[in-house]
Amino acid sequence: MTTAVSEADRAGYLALVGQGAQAPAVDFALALAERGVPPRDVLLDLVAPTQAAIGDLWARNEWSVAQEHAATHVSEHVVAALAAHHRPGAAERGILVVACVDGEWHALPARLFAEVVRWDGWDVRFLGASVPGPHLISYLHRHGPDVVAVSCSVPTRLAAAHRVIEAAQSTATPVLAGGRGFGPAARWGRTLGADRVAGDAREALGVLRSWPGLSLAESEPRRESFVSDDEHVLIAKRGPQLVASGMEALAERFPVVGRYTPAQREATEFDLGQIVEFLCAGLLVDDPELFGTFLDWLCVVLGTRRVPLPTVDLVLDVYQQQLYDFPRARAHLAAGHRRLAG
Ligand code: B12
Repeated sequence: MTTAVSEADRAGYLALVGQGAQAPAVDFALALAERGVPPRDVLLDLVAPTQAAIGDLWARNEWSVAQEHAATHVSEHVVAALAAHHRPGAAERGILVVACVDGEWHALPARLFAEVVRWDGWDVRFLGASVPGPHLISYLHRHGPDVVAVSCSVPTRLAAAHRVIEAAQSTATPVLAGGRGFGPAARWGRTLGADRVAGDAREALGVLRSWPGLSLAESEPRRESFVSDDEHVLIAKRGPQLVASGMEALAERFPVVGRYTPAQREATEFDLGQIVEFLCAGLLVDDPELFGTFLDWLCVVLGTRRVPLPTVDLVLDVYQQQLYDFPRARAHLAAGHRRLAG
């Protein structure tokens, strides 16, 4: 009998969480563990990919937000059940605090990571979603952990991640950064000065095991000046003004926008605001790929909701005109334009 999670297992589990079937989903996951699948693999090869699939279903407008919430609730219950049924051995490696950065509400990815490292011998303190920076720092002072693991799932929270990484290091606590918000192989965690990064929970186990003395990465230069200007800060401040100009241009070019209901208007303003936020995140880490992958994703989200994609082009144009004195932002927007054309 195989001790790996199969495609059929994932399909079965997706069907259960899709129905909000809490008890059957828990039984399903526990049965896999009983069959010999390591509990870690149940989390990383069953729950995590299913959650990613749920995200794609939402993005493609096949699942509503309500369906996603119901399914995620079931997965949270499954993680708790597996953790309760499979207690870790002695926690001999040290104390590890896991926290989502301020404004980051994706607690489940951090929780998956937390349970996996707990099974690997860490005394884990899981602080959950959106931990305000100053509160995290006072927690570090009080509990003196060996490592703080900072989780970020959406790149728009990278500025908050940067602040918390620096603040944690000022308490002499080394920082491990991870989560999809830090980009491919968590490379933006490195840009923002984390002592170590890991692309996923499995890689993190190796990183933690081979971290000599869990010391701060003092040999690497601190990265205060990884960008030479503060375009991202100034543009973030101009966000509402940029969104208002974008809305005006949309209403002029697409008369239907002028007739939007308040809810449609609010949703459009949210999208225009996201364009500004992702642009700022890309400027912070000085990587046009961040804005580019966001545009790919936005096209899927808007396309499946029948929003004409030339609207995105128009908004990028407006932002480019308004940001005439921000050369890096204009370059990221121009790269975005080329990407849309491709
Ligand atoms: C459930 C969910 C939510 C829930 C979260 C509830 C909860 N309790 O977590 C809620 C409703 C709050 C939510 C909100 C939003 N969400 Co959401 N969400 C998801 C979803 C579907 C699943 C999250 C999950 O459980 N992931 C579990 C696994 C899949 O995550 P993972 O990253 O692989 O986790 C591993 C590693 O990253 C690593 N790891 C995690 N943390 C750490 C830390 C360290 C130190 C290390 C080393 C490793 C590590 O370990 C994990 C296990 O290997 C994801 C889809 C996805 N792909 O994640 C979207 C997703 C992340 N959300 C998305 C979006 C857009 C949003 C919103 C902006 C929606 C909105 N319009 O408001 C908001 C943003 C809120 C915020 N500011 O945080 C997008 C992001 C797209 C983008 N361009 O970045 C996604 C990708 C969905 C999609 N496909 O479009 N969301």
